[in-house]
Amino acid sequence: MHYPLNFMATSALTIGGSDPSSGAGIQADLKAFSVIGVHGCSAITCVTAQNTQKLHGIYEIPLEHIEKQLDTIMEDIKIDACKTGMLYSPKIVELIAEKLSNAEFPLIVDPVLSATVGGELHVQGFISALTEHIIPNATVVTPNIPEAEAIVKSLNKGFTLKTLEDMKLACEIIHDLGCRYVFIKGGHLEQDNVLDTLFNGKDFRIYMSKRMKKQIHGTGCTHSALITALMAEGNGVEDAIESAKYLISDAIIHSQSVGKGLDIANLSQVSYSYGDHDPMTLEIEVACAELKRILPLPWVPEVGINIGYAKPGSKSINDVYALEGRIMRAGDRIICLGKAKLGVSRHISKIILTCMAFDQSVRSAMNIKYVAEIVEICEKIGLKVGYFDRKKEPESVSTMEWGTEKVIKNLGFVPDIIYDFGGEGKEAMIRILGKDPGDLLKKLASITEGWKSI
Ligand code: PXL
Repeated sequence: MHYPLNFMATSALTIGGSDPSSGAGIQADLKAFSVIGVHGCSAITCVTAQNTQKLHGIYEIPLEHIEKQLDTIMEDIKIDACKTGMLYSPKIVELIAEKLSNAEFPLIVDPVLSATVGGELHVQGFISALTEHIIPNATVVTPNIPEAEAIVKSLNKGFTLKTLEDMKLACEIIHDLGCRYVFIKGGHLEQDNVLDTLFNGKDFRIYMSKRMKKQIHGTGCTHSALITALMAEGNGVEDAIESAKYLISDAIIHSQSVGKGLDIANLSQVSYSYGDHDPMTLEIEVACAELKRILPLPWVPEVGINIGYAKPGSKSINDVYALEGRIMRAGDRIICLGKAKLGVSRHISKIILTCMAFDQSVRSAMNIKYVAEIVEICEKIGLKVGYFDRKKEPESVSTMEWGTEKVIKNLGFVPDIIYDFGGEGKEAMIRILGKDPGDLLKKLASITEGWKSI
């Protein structure tokens, strides 16, 4: 068999600052590149000293050495896309602009101004240098709201961005500098959903996503690095931004606490199937991540946990999403195995389908280990609880269908909780029922709150 001898991997270059906590900066960029399967190169402009709580200092790399890094990489490695992050000073901006002036690859400019943990990552004159020398050459500029405000202010057109219309106006002002696309990320606006705005000089495209939660270190860098890697792979700007949106949501859902301060974005749980993201699977993933945060370890059954979520009107297990693996206990950690898929769990699907035969609104279920106190707490906080006895189960029926149906028929409605004491080789189990995975997690959170207070 012959292999092409001149095969070259796809490579992306990040030019920016080092963050030793690896939440942001070039470390975050390299992680994002590798999730897309793109080789990452880096040229470091500054070495910051920061952790998840505080920026302690910035060491600027001498210009000659930044230049040497770039020359050394570019004379050897074919770069397919490049992003800039923390460029810090007008002098560095001018150098980078000159070095990239003849570049034929897409250039993604993340106009980094400050650290998520607090503190400035630029000196005076930086923004004007960026608008004059780098932005005109950019394929895409990716400011967040404060960065977009700072850019328009430096052009003497300053205003506060509060609405979608304001974002569109800022896009137009920045686009006039000569870049091909402006992508303003709307996470800082006080709206229920996050609206990101892409402008190509003619049309606007608005991307809406669910607001997730608190501030996370490294989302800006990771987001623009994902766009860069996807473009290095040959995707157009619109496609790269669409795909990056799903991946960055995953990184936020799975954000992790590594220090005493902010959580950091985490791409390690992402399966690179960004083409077929489904809002229902996303809801299960969000619930898994939340469960990992709140579930007491002894409540994980030996056989693991699954979370199921049925499509409206589901008739068979092929209509029900569940984790293809399970949520398991590994030592003192809870781990989620596999992704949410259709038709992968008989167990949880049968429970949900039986509930739906009585009440179409109950489309989600999960199991946790039976612990006597949990049932007590459920009753105390007003959740509706039902019980079935496996010993009374007739032969050759499905336990899940039989037990669930028995409870619902006894009570006359679908409760929040169904439990049993197990049997020969069967663990005692509690099932939480609800309309969607978010509803299950709300019930679980109120149970864990109740448990903490006893
Ligand atoms: O997210 C922007 C950014 C870029 N580069 C470095 C950073 C940060 C944010 O904290 O620390 C080095």
